[in-house]
Amino acid sequence: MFPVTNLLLSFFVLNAFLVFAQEIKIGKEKPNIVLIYVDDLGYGDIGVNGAIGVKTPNIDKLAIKGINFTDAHATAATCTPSRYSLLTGQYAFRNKAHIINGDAPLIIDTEMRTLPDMLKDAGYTTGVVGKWHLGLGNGKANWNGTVSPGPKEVGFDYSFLIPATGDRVPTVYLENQKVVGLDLNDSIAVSYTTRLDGYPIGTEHPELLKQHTDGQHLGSITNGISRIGYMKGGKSALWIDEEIPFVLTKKANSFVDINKKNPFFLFFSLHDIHQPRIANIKFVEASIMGPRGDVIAQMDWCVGQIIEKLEKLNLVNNTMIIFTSDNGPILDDGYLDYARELVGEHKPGGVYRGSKYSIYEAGTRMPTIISWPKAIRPGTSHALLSQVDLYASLAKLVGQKLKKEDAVDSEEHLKAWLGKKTKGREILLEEAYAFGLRMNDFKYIMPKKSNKIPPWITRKFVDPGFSIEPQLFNLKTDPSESKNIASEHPDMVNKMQRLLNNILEP
Ligand code: NG6
Ligand code: CA
Repeated sequence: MFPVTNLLLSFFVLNAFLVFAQEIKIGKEKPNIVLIYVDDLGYGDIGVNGAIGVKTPNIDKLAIKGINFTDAHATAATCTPSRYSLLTGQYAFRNKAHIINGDAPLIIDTEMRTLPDMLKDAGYTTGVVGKWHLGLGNGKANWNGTVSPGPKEVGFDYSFLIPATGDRVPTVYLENQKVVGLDLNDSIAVSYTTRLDGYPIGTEHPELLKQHTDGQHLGSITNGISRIGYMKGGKSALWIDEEIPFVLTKKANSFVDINKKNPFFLFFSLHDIHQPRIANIKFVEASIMGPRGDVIAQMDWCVGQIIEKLEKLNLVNNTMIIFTSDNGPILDDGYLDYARELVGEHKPGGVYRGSKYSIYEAGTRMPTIISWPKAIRPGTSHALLSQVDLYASLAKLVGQKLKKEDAVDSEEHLKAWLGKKTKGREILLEEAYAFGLRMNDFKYIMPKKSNKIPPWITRKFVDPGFSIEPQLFNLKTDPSESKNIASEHPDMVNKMQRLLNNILEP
């Protein structure tokens, strides 16, 4: 039932807006671009994709006015790799990108032409507000001066950052690569290896914690939350977790205000719904799923705020809003907020199997919406797309030529992103702690040398998809990857492994 009805529906819906879509001049358009990048939000976590237990009215409205993509992917099932690919147009494995700590150096080569560089060349002012998690500095970051290289050196005119994750030190904001509100008499030091004589730590002071956690997150305590890593100093600059959505939204809105007269690119990279999930009191019990649901509602509010700002400035019509997430959902990523116990009937990954860290579909299949009222008409698209393609696709839109060495893995699929074509990629790479490949109705997962699951994955109740045998699924008949049909289709297995090899060892 599911695929046939969906396909028919999409055919009519897409055709309906093919007829009415306004002509745009590809190569000459300069819409403002606001990329709202949510952290750890699953396919099923928004109302239009079937969320139960939390309402997302602002996102749903965006979807109704825009295109809701059902098969668009982050390149990876974790944060740093996905963000790396999004900004560079290159697969993360090429640079061995993996989750990094808060004191890691910048992982993007400053010589590379990045997505913001390309948009700058097209006349855009570029800004990033929110989670960075791509490293800062050269490995010996001086948190008491300008931390460089960072966003500026990879193409952002303006930055306001959470340096890594909410659960990693240093727990301070950086504006244009300087810690905000720092008292230089109380300088900041950070270490991920050595305990510093700074804030109390979770292992010794559980009584100070407002949310308990696993052993990985028992380092320095700031604002009643223990994190990964150790930190000293910077007391006047510490963020308050409950205020993060308000602080980020204000900065995002002021970037829009300041740049309203020129085309701008805003990478609005929300901290929600990553852990620690500490909702502001305004959103506590906004859902019936506890903190994880509450921060979904909080995140939806942030989305509403930026749209409201664009509306007030009369910019909505010519602003392309891209709403998506960096990796699949996770209920237990370490902090004890009872997300597993309170999830009820809600399916964070929709019908899809897996989660964050997993090679199954829910790891990378992201809630994805694009709205640009001037140019696109509402609908649903089932095109197979990857976030790595946004680079080449947007370059096409704004008329920027790419050199051979730019965005090497990025394919141009502008028409598919604009809903003017139903087909996207032929094949699509999925990265987690294994490799997967999509082609037609098939999903292939490359066997691993060992199917031993490390304890940190088991502790998180993750189904990572490790197997020493090849896995093949027909997503058309089996969207939840429940029946491995590899042994029935040896030719397909060989073909998909060959295609994967071509990507992995070109
Ligand atoms: C992992 C952390 C996890 C989370 C993740 C980053 C452990 C065992 N796990 O290393 O809690 O912080 O990094 O999430 O420490 S991500 O969305 O930024 O990829
Ligand atoms: Ca993430």
